[in-house]
Amino acid sequence: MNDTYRKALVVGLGYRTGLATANFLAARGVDVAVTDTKSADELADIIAKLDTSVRVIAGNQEPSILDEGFDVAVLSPGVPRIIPLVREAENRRIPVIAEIELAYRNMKGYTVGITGTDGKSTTTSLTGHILSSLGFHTLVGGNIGIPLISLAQQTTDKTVTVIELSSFMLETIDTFKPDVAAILNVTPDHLDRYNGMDEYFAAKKRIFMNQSDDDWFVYNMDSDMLMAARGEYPVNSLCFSTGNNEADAFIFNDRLYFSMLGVDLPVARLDDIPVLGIHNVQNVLASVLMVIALHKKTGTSPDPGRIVDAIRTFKGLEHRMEQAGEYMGRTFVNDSKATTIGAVEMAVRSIKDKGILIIGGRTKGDDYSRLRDVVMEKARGIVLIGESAEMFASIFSGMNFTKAADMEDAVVKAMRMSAEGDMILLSPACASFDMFTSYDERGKVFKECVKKLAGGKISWT
Ligand code: UMA
Repeated sequence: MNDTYRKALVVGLGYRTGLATANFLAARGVDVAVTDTKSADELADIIAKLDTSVRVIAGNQEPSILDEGFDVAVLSPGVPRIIPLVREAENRRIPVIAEIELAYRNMKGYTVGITGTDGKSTTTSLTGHILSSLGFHTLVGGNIGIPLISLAQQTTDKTVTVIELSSFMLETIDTFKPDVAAILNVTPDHLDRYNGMDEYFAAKKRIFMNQSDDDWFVYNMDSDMLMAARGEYPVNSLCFSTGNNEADAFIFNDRLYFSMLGVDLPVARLDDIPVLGIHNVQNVLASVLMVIALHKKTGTSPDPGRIVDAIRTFKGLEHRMEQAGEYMGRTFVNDSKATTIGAVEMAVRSIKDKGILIIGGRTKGDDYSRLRDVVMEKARGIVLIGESAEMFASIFSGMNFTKAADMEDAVVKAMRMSAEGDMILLSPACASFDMFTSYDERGKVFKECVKKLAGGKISWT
């Protein structure tokens, strides 16, 4: 291990991160304790997977825990910096670091870090897919669901680790310095954890704070917020745009271009992109730029043909603009992961002509009226699900909407409101917990209903 900690406190056991962190440290002979606000009963399954030397302080996160004398506190991403225990650790000058930071200090090879409000997982996964198709030894982890610390041991000097980073993770990085970093977009999210958009954006911008002159930073030229901060970016910055051909990667005449040494090289047609939606086009542009930047960093030459081949074979991720089936000329699209306004806006814009939007669930306190104009432009009809139905009914007043009792009812009503050629899009803008256990379950139930409809097991007429 690159750090010589004697006694470490892991804050937040979580389902994966705290567990992986505690076991990583324990395996290296560190005396480890882990604290979580949940009770030992609630955490029983996870505690059973801990190294037996790890002490668990469950249901207690009092600052007095620190009296034991720790020389580092490692935070899981879901633990805010402002809790009294962490504040007290800072007062006592105990280093407080993110699990990402600990992992980074123990990794070899190159790192690509990706953040943004929407599209992080798809872009991380696509970038990993392209790099491994090009022959790089590639690992993918972070917010996508695989704690980075669990990958650290697999890295070699040649490994490229592609890391999805949330703003939570970036809050407590210290020396983390990705060779290539990207901010895909910044729209309102997690405003229950941040005092406004500036604070949220500031956390995201930490992704490039340690980058030096031979590192690369990629950003989205179509985002006003990202453009306004241009003066702060590292010297080697590359930008992408779906409309502006001044960008380093852009779309023109249905072709994806990237600009290298002043020459615009056609690398792909829009038809080559197997994943749906404008935001996925942006994700592809970002991925291609990151792949090129990594080639520059490693002193190798990119092969545009092989990059296009890799894009073509990318399957996309479940619940992100995922094609859920076709029936009577309608295309059903499962975008259950879309729990932010920005994600829904982009999804709705991706409807070619007209379509039906299925929206709703548990709200996160955002200003959903921002969706009115784009929905009015694209939606032939709107089906409202979940406890937000009344709120959306008033936002979409005067438009063609109906309420549905459950997902099956929503699919049936969407079918009735639709016309041949329509996209029927589940893009809920809300959390799922009022009707389902997770966005994963919500998306799966939607796909199941579409399957039943197409198989004649649900009647819609
Ligand atoms: N806890 C405390 N004290 C607190 C707050 C929380 O003890 O004050 C405890 C909780 O009881 C819980 C643990 O800390 O047991 C938090 O766990 P965690 O959620 O940090 O850990 P994981 O379950 O391993 O999940 C985390 C990420 N979770 C969050 O950022 C909230 C996962 O992102 C990530 O996939 C995983 O690490 C692997 O890196 C999820 C997420 O929702 C998908 N991310 C947000 C998003 O994408 O919008 C940022």
